[in-house]
Amino acid sequence: MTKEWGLYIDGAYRPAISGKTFTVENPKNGDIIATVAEGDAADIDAALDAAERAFDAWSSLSGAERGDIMHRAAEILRQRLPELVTIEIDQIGRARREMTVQLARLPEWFSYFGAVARTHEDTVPPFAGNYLNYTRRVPLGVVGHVTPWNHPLLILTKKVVPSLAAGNTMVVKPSELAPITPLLLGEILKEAGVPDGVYNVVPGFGATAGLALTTSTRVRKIDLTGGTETGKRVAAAAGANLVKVAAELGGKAALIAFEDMDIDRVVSATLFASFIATGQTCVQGSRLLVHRSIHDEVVKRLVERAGKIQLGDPQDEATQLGPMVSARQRETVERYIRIGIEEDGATLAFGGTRPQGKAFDGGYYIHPAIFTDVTPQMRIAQEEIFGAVVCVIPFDTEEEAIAIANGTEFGLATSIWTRDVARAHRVAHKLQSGITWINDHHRIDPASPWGGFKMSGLGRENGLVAYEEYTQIQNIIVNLSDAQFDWYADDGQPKRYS
Ligand code: TXE
Repeated sequence: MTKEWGLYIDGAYRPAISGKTFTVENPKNGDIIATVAEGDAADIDAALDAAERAFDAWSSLSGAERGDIMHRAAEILRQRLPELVTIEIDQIGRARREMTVQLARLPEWFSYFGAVARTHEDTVPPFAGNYLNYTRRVPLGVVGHVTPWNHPLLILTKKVVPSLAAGNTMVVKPSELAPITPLLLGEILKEAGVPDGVYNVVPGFGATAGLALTTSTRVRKIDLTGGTETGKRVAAAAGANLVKVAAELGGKAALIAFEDMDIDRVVSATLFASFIATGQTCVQGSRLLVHRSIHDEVVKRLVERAGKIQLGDPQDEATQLGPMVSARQRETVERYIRIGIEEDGATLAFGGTRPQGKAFDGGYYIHPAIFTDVTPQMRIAQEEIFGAVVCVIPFDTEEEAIAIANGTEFGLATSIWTRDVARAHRVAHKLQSGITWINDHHRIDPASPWGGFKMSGLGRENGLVAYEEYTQIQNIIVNLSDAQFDWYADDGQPKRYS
């Protein structure tokens, strides 16, 4: 059964001004699950109007008051999790066992940033002379969030919660593939006490609604998660308007497995890093750099284990891997599988084909793929594929592993697998990688900064830094003396002007 959804502006649903709609499909079978109002530039303007109107009331609340609302939102979100999980699975096809644990963590963002709003302290920097000098962190104003489809609610939460906590109001342009849960977040925030107009959602396409929001001179910051090409375009537009920009973009994460690490740990780490979310994550382990002495055994066990992963209906608890989000994303993966085999000359050791059988009809399923005989400069080892494809690359020395890991245009995430503490930190310090795990992969916490070096992006999500990046500093300099200051009086008194 399809459901109809409006835009969410000023605390209520409404149709698009143009009257247009678009559909959302279920990637497990291609069924249409929803019809959604299709916003464009006029609707973005209406949403910006609402956000501007709401700014004074929201930004005037104390951090403690906003913190209380955040804590209420965490509770309401917790109660609505079962419904959100089911919708999220229908939108993007991720397996229930993944979505359940991912969404169960979202209240932590509200608790953490609620606490930050309540406890954040300003500074009293030194100032020469008889002065009291202090800073205030004040909100930026109206901000724009452009979000993707791969973790619709998690990525949205990472952006919305710190910007709300800091006192901003906002317009969200969610992915056209997954707009429903971002709309529902509006209901949750309203129930928690967020005033109407603070959080507005305009579903629509990148080239229309997304473009209108990211080229607007009415926003003070754009925060985007998406592809690197989109990020460059959005950052250029923001630069032209002198609008702050944060961007979480593509990646080509490596796992670096040294010879002293238990082989089964390397194998299970790779399966998790490379195949979770059907590989559709920015920190996907797309390259396994493995010491030559354990390479063959790792590959053998990896292929055995990959063959046992259960593909199927993502709503089913037993399913381990769902479909890809869309026909287009699966075609991209299939194109790279062909490039790997034909152009690059790597060996497809496992997968990369569509599963057969009635259960998979109409869905965008594909077996996870393992390439061996990969060299670091091959296209499959350089370009973001954004699917469950891992390239296994052997190395002989620590220096070589570091050079290969750093040898792409990206710099989002890397994991290091070794029992040697000194080596682990030594290697970590040489990596051009915004996030580096040691003996783990894809771990996240609302308090821990998340973002990339190089072409993987600008700015950081999570942590105090994310809150602060949603504020601007106002410096207040107080002269504590009552004496008159008269620069132009030739009274023989010492004067300073700086
Ligand atoms: O992303 P887009 P797509 C990467 C991944 C994937 C590729 C393409 O490699 O294969 O990007 O995916 C909006 N102005 N990632 O096409 O287009 C768009 O509507 C303003 C990595 O889905 O970048 C959506 O809301 N907005 C990534 C959002 O940008 C524009 C997650 C992201 O979509 C716009 C997703 C424009 N000109 C994809 N064009 C990650 N870092 O996790 C598009 N949008």
